[in-house]
Amino acid sequence: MTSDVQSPEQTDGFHLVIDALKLNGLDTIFCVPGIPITDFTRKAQAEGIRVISFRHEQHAGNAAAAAGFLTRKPGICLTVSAPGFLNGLTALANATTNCFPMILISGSSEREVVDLQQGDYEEMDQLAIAKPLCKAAFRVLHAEDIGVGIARAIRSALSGRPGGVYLDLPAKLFAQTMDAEAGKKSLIKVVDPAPRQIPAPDSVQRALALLKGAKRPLILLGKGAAYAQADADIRALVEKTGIPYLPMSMAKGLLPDTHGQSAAAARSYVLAEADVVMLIGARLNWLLSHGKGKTWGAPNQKRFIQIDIAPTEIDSNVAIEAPLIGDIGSCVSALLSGIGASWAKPPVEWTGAITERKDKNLSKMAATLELEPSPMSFQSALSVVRDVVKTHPDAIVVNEGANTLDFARSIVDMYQPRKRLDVGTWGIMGIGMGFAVAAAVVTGKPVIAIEGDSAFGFSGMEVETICRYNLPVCIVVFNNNGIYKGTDVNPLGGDVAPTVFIKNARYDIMMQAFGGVGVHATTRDELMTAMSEAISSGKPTLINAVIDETAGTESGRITSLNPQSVAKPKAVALPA
Ligand code: ADP
Ligand code: TPW
Ligand code: MG
Repeated sequence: MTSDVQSPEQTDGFHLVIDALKLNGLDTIFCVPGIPITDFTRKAQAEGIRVISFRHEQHAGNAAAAAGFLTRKPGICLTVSAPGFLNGLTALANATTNCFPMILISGSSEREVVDLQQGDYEEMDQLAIAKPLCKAAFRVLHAEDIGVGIARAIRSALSGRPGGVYLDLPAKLFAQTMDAEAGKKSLIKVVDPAPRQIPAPDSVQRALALLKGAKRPLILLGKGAAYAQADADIRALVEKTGIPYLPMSMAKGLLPDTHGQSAAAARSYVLAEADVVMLIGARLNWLLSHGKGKTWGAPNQKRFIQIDIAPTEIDSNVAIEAPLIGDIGSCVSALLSGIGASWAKPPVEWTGAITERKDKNLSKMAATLELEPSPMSFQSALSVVRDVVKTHPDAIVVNEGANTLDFARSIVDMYQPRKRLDVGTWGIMGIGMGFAVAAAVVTGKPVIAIEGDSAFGFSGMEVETICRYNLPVCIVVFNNNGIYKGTDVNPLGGDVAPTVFIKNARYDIMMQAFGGVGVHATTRDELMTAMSEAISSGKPTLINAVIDETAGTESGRITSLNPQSVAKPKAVALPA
């Protein structure tokens, strides 16, 4: 067996993998080339697959995950063995945690040598390491099994609760040859990889009965609801029932944030006061205080309906009185048919009280957004972003950081489904540029990345990737000289404090190094002009937005999660 396809009737591993991906409509690969997959990336490109080559595998992996969320097709990340594989693994684990479908394909070393631990080039038992961090992991050893391997990877990523899948392809596989006709026949076009899962009729009745009896109902939309692409039915359910709703961060825009029934501006009030809460594609994890405690008001009063595709999610934190197991599209449409034409809207005492609080909070926020402090505050800079997104509602917003994340989430309204990508379930830094590249590549729409200066640093080198592919990405670095703020001091002198960066760094100049547009913005007007130009030109742009270094708080809004030492700080002798 050789890597050259000698006769027209022969095919090989390279081509079978490419053909299997194409057969299944997987037309984009996010990768970093190297042994044993360099030639594969060339051949894939030559066969018409879009190959986006990154500077680090973690960002290629994050791009694959975001592509999976946006398209409901598994995003494909391709890496080299051991170190490249490990670099991609963080993204695979994160995708699984977020329920995003992706497939990490890694080349690997020779099985015989790896299994005897004889010290191969980049030796590592990758399959065993990947297994606990993803939904499923497979290895293909024979060219004739490539079709099955890819089909199993696609089904595992997409069916049920979506997630990450690992596919191990040893170097030798790529060069294996086989009869072209037999090879073609061995490939599988996956039929209905995410089959509808219709909820049991009695579970629908149970949910409707509970909802009907509610005096203070609330709908909570999560990123599962955004992923499900059941936008029209979800909106119809909310509007026909008249129930106030709260979007989790990536469900923002499923209905426009300006919708009259959005209770986002009265979040703490509705979480504490609601009597029946219907979760649609949202888990009761830490982001929702596990469904209990002060956030949720009086103890043991709350009654829950939960729509989810994963039956084992139910009762994971508190008792769920009415579980509705199925895909969100089917569940919501079953509820809609059950609701009929004569559904009584929630009592005005409830909706009126929400409106009152909303109005109060929104006018308080409007007053803050109008202020024009110098240097800019998070709020004043974000008021510009808010206005830009309002005039470009089809732009995709990527968002990471601590204060930069928390303020942006509440200030920047979203108007369309799946236009917001952020740090997700783990609150992970480093998704920024990978998500931005994927959003631009798979949608062709403008991308606005709102990045804390620390958050940006995790994937900052990918600005070269953004420039290389000339993607319509406008990065705004909220530069407050550090993590949370730029004002910490080391009591001993010497090294700077661990949260503090170089003062007044010019991230915009970094962008210029690769031919992108770099702008230094110290006022709202400068920021507005730069963002508007970036969006109308479509040129890769980085705006260094100077933010007051004293403005942030530790960990943004999750300060309380930091453990506190009971010991008093030791009195230290400061150096003379
Ligand atoms: P958020 O962080 O926005 O609260 P989570 O990631 O916690 O959202 O929850 C998403 C939930 O959506 C997961 O429990 C997942 O099983 C579920 N889910 C994802 N896709 C679907 C679907 N098509 N149908 C039903 N449930 C889904
Ligand atoms: C992979 C811990 C949470 S938020 C953050 C870090 C390092 C950066 C906050 O600073 P930034 O934002 O981005 O400048 P701002 O506006 O508050 O100044 N490593 C990973 N994930 C996380 N969450 C961390 C570290 C962290
Ligand atoms: Mg910062």
